[in-house]
Amino acid sequence: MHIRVINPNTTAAMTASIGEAAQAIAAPGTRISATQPDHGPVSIESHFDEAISAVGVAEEVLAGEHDRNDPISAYIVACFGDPGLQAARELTRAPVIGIAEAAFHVASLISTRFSIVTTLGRTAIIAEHLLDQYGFERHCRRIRAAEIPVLELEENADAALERIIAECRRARDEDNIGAIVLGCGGMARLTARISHEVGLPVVEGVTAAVKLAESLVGLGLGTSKHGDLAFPRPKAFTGRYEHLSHLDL
Ligand code: 2AL
Repeated sequence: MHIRVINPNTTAAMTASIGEAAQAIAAPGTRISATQPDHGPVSIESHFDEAISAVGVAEEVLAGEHDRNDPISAYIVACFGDPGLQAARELTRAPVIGIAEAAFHVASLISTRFSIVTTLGRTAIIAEHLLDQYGFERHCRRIRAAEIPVLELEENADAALERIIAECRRARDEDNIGAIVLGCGGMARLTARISHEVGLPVVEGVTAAVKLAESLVGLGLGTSKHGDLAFPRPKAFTGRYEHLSHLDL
């Protein structure tokens, strides 16, 4: 099985670390390929960053679908805002899983209440909207931020790790929860260390999404083409999006 992990930001070091974390958790027969858009924000920390990165995610799915020599069994959108998730689903029959939705589903299976520990406080609203949209609002007690810019996870990993662990311990001690959800794709390779230091289940979306993708593929299930996730109606696109005209999916 071939799972394509799309890092929606354009930082190659983060794409590599997300890909490594995904491959490390994958079953022996699963091959992970990790990609990123070639244009867009280097990190996603605002509604604006999200909106721009969503186009990159869609283009990465189209590139995956057009590579007929190396078929893709499932896609993962590896940013905690799940940018462009439903649009990505419209473009393929393969399952497409966002890391926030994967983490919420998995956390809800092992605990009745969880807290999220994310990067910047200003992006907490994005997670809040997703909890609401996916129906997990009542499962989440609190969204906490370690106040780390996303790229600090790559450039200053040890200091970032300390702050995340400290925030996770506060969540454990103050929030009356059973599990913690980590709120950034860049935290994927830190999960084992955080989990060890915090001592309650820590759910991270990239790794959760890989196991969910393997399950869906194993069940023979893909994105439904009945209803709103059907392929988009082919039409003309103009200007810089002309290449998206009359898609042959
Ligand atoms: C993210 C993420 O997962 N990747 C990125 O660039 N921004 N979201 C976040 N809340 O930190």
